[in-house]
Amino acid sequence: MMIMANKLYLVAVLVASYAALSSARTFTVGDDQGWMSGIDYTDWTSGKTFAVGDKLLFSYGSQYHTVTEVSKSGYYTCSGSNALSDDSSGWTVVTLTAPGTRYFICNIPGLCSSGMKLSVTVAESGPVPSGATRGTLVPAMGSVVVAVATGALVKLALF
Ligand SMILES: [Cu+2]
Repeated sequence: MMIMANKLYLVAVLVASYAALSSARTFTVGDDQGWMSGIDYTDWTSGKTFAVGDKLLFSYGSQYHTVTEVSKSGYYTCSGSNALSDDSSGWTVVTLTAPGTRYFICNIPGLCSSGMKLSVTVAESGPVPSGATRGTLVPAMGSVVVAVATGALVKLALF
């Protein structure tokens, strides 16, 4: 029984990983406007679902802005003094590797406090809540997970 449970777990993990890889998307922060001042990035994130494996692309004028990843408190106080990472190359790609919230600010004085900041909440991996939009493979993954739960995949797990 223990061995079977392990194999079922393995299948579920493999299926989940495959679905995560296959449906990973790249979001251009701010869409056509990119990463700049004068945009409400809270507005930009609303209605979007970010999943593990997705990427954020920040496009901006090199040296005019930075993409500085900070803690939650750094985000709310617009402080880049304990930055987790920092880039001003003009083209910054960030992979969302785990569930949770990531915080980014522009560390050019005055810009974060005028609104140039972004927080992104990355959803837990696993079955997607109904109504959420993700890649087309996710509904299939949901069915497989249900199948695992009902024991229909035992043969697959043991082959
Ligand atoms: Cu800026």
